Amino acid sequence: MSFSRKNFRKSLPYPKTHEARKKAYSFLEIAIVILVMGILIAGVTQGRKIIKDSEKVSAQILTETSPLVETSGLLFWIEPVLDRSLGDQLNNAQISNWKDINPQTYDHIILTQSTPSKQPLYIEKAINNLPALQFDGGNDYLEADIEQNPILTPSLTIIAVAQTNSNASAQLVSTKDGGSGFDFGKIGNDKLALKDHGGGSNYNFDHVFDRNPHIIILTYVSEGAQNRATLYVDGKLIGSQTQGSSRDKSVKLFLGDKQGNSHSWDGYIAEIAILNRHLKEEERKQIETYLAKKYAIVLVN
Ligand SMILES: [Ca+2]
Repeated sequence: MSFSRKNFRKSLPYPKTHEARKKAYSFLEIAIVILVMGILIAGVTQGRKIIKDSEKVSAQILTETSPLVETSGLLFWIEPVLDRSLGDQLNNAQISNWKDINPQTYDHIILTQSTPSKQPLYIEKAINNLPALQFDGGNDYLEADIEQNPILTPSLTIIAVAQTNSNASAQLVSTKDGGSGFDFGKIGNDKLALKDHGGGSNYNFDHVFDRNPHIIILTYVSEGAQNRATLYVDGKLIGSQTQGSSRDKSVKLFLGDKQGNSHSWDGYIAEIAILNRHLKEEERKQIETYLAKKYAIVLVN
């Protein structure tokens, strides 16, 4: 075959018949549609990831600039969004350790649980699309030795963001040293309560803890011959009680349980901080504002 323009055109893989051309076009159209859909899906996924990341980043910024960073007397602080606290976890992952992020010390407390059936779960979108640990209301808890930084009662403030799924008796946080220590959590009928084992005192507050997330602040201080426990929920003063004084030292810390004895919290724990002193009103309000913003909880006052 001699080389001519006509022969060259004939040699191109151009569909010769109308039917064949139609087929070729429809393949081309399908390929374009697939390509465009691919770009769109990737774009949406990417967009969702960007939104998700920006929610986490803004929560991280709130945390790093929180008033807790500079509040003196901070003994312990755990929260769910910083890379150095829980890291990148998959939804429903079992959690064996949760690291304290207290910026006022190099000696960080690490809460641990080595028994898989007792490990709380990481829930990616628990409170305000932010992660929290879910305790099973059975045997889940985390614990740490705090001999280096023991917790003393009654010079104490406990700050918590938590949500519960039941009205069962369950503890948010507790401490222990021999027969002493304290429990802070719910007693039956959803009432929040502090029990000081050393002094044998029970402080039961007349407040119903419903199924929404809440900001809980409890201060426990010495007033001469008596100790006073005061509770605030979402910025509102719930009550204040005094009982006979005692001063206890605790060298073990438990999260989500009563001294490791199966009184597990039933629901989410997002953030806990413990300070070795009473907070001034202004300090308390600043911390409540930070937590309210981070977890989208409406303050009452
Ligand atoms: Ca369990």
